[in-house]
Amino acid sequence: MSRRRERVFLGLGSNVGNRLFYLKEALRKIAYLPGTKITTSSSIYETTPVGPVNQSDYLNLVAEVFTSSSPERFLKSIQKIEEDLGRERRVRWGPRTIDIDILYWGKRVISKKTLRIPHPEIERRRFVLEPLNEIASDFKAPPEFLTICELLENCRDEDAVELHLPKDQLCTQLRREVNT
Ligand code: A4P
Ligand code: MG
Repeated sequence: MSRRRERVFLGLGSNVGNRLFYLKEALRKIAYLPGTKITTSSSIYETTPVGPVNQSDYLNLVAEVFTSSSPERFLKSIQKIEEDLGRERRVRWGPRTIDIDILYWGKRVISKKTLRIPHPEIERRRFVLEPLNEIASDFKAPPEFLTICELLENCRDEDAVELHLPKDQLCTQLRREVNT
């Protein structure tokens, strides 16, 4: 019996090397995971790095995906994609070619040592909420079920989030991988 596909939001970020290339390659690889379909992506934004480490600006985006995978299996798949794209884990919150975070998995709340959903810190990060609001402003986010639009209104993060590549241009460049 095939599992029902669930609605998942992924946050992608890159701040090393050819950032745009890494984001697009990551989306391509996610689109080819078994039982997985990317239904839309936000625009790409250039964002001020958040965290203790002195590092370069990021490019960030959020993608909406439907998948019949389980959260644990999907985490393994995206970690493999991070490795294939040259990600080295040296410093927590440090520079990276590509970071793929599971932001939400439908309405589920998971708090295991290796997997926390919703991803911690979303509500404090404008670089996540702005792109999320662009594609899913009405999504009622667990655990409190405020909408993304409300979370963004409440967010006090003032770090810069600037448009880098509009959504329609990105989706045209990824025509085969993003099926709206
Ligand atoms: N893990 C737990 N829950 C999840 C989840 N929902 N999705 C575990 C993905 N992974 C999850 O992650 C460490 C461990 O988190 C994994 O082994 C997995 O089991 P990591 O990717 O190895 O390390 P990390 O990314 O450095 O740590 P962390 O805590 O995930 O950092 P964040 O929250 O991803 O922050 N500033 C800007 N402007 N833009 C950014 O994209 N990103 C970060 C990283 C910091 N500052 C940034 C940005
Ligand atoms: Mg991460």
